[in-house]
Amino acid sequence: MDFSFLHAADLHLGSPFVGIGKSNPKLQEHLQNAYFKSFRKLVDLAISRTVDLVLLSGDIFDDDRPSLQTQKIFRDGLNRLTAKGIPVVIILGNHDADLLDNLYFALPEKVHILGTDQVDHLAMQVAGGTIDIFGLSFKPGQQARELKGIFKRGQPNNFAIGMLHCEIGNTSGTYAPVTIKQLSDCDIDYWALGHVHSPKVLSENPYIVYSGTIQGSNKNELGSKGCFLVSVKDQFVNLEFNDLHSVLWTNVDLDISNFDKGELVDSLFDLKNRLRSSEQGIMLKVNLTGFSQLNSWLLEKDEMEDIISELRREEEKEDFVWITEVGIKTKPAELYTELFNSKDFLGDVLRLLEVAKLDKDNQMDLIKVFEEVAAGIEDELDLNEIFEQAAFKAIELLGGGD
Ligand SMILES: [Mn+2]
Repeated sequence: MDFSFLHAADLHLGSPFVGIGKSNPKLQEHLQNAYFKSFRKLVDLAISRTVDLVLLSGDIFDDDRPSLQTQKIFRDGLNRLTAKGIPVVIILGNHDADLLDNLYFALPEKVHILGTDQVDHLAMQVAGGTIDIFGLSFKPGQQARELKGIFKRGQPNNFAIGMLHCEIGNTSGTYAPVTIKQLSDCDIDYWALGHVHSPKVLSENPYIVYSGTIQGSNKNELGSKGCFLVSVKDQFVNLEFNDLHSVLWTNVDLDISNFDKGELVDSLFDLKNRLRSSEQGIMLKVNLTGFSQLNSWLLEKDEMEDIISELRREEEKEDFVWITEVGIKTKPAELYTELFNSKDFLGDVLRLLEVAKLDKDNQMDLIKVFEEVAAGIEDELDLNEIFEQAAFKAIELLGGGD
């Protein structure tokens, strides 16, 4: 057998992004469009990689009653896929369980939504064999149930795919709870799951995979989001994760040891411009770290609000870097002096770090070590910054300043 398919889930098309719009309606528009853009990228990927099949494992829409605009964008994508002969198999999730009552359009041929009451089965011919797809849409209030009896494999030589929108582990949960054991006990080669928003390969024998969402929706959904492109050749299965997000949620630590107010402001603007990318908008949380003489000023004054509003100014283009929050995780500079002079182990560590800072021979050796460790990282090595972060980390780990 030689075929490939794309496994995606939790598209959440039409998500409103409430809360952000209050500060900037233009930004809210970018965020809402991010889901549509990511979906178009998914369709582009399926077509450019000529997959045999697209699987969408639930929560295609953010709610049961998607707007006409949202449905049109989805239908256009389906039409592009089916025009290229790529079938799409869909199960519904907890967000769009009652979708079928609210669709404006008939689904194109080759698009299948699997039912809720019993496991639906589709067979598909591919090069050198047949794929069996078994799936079940999410049903509100569905309790834990036995899967082995209802997911029944047919021909042993076919490749068997199971589709479920479910939560794993929490057996008393209300989102169609299942266990890894239950899934493994079914004779299925690849479980294409939906519900969890970060990509996870929970098992490789059989494959039990959450593709995650295609677009993060808040500060808890950090990092790349996308889908798995799964290639099967003979019995060998290969998973390739592809980014699809159009807006990236990310956190960055910024060490402001020894910075004055001007340097703090400059470094925040520099950071923004360093991260800016024409590929994606960025929702950025900055955590200020290090020993800072600004510590009490940062904690007590509300100038940070003023700085944030300036950082947000003119961030309305598609390559925006929007500061969501600035976290103050600095420690007072005086604390460092106090701990440095203490007679305990932590004091020894801090004093050794200071000695190492001054020892030029030692630094050459250290640079060699760091260069090996940091191979592939493009940022230039700044030894002083590394020493400062090491001291900060040592104090955190050894319990100083609590
Ligand atoms: Mn979801």
